[in-house]
Amino acid sequence: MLINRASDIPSSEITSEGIYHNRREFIKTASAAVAAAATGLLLPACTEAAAPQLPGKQPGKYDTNEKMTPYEDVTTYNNFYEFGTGKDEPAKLSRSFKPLPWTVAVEGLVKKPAVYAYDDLIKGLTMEDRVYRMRCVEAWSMVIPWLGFPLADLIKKLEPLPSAKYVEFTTLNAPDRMPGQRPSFFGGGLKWPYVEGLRMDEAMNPLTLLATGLYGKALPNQNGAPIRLVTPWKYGFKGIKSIVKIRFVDKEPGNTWKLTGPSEYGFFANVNPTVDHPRWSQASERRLGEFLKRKTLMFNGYAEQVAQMYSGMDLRKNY
Ligand SMILES: Nc1nc2c(c(=O)[nH]1)N[C@H]1C(S)=C(S)[C@@H](COP(=O)(O)O)O[C@H]1N2
Ligand SMILES: [Mo]
Repeated sequence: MLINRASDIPSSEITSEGIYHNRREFIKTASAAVAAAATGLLLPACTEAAAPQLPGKQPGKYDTNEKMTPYEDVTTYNNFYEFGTGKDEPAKLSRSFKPLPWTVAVEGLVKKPAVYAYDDLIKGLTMEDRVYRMRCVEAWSMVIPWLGFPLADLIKKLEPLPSAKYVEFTTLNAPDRMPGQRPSFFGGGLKWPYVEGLRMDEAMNPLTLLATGLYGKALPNQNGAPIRLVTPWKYGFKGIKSIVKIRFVDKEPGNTWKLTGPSEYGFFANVNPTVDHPRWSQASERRLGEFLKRKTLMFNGYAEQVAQMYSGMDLRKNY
């Protein structure tokens, strides 16, 4: 049976997220296009790939009931430039990465700053399964059952000062463990470490998760082990992986993609079908494993829970 694989996605949608294309990426993209063209006629035949369901899981109030993207796709079609710029590279090049032991430094405008061992950081927080849509700015999307806890629960435990207006996150910077960070690596040209930020109300929104697993299992390395951010109403790039630092600040923090290409990526990065990225339409998306495109929903379908945070803001300027 022929399953519509991630590699069948048209080359126009699997180009590098970075603004600096490299030759290797181009060659890979071109050969994927040839492969897609060769199998193109067979694509619609059998798109009912078995999506494993979570046994015994009752849909919660934040869960989408859409079909989950197969585990295989969620864990082999990734963006994680620390392990290479190709979608297939993080799964391969992160194989020997050891996420534990792990520490997370909590800094800035907060009552309980410390370098927390991973177990101490998550102590007392209640883990939940949450099935969320994820949409990448490159116009592909997935449905992923995350395991994690609301970021709000951790923030309350850490007790930020009233002067804290934003939360800044930083990914591990360790070229010896993350080959994509080595100067010798023919990579995506990002400045390390990868950084990301949220406004305090976004960080406190009940949808915002720190994920430590997916499909009920520990987070695979390529998905951001051992702990990563998930903000389902924002483009995938806000979901910073392998977090080693959380800092409470009073000014809007930098975020890697905006720092890389401010004309293409903003701070808010809310999923918005009416505001196009210069290189990709944001009006529709292709769900991994599906043939036909679907319309992209405002705030990725989470408008009811998040729209009020942006009332009065010009989302064309604040993209
Ligand atoms: N540290 C780090 N976090 C990152 C990235 C990255 O390159 N480095 N890529 C982002 C992008 S562009 C996307 S779409 C999501 C992909 O998450 P997934 O591979 O778990 O689906 O991770 C985001 N988090
Ligand atoms: Mo992305």
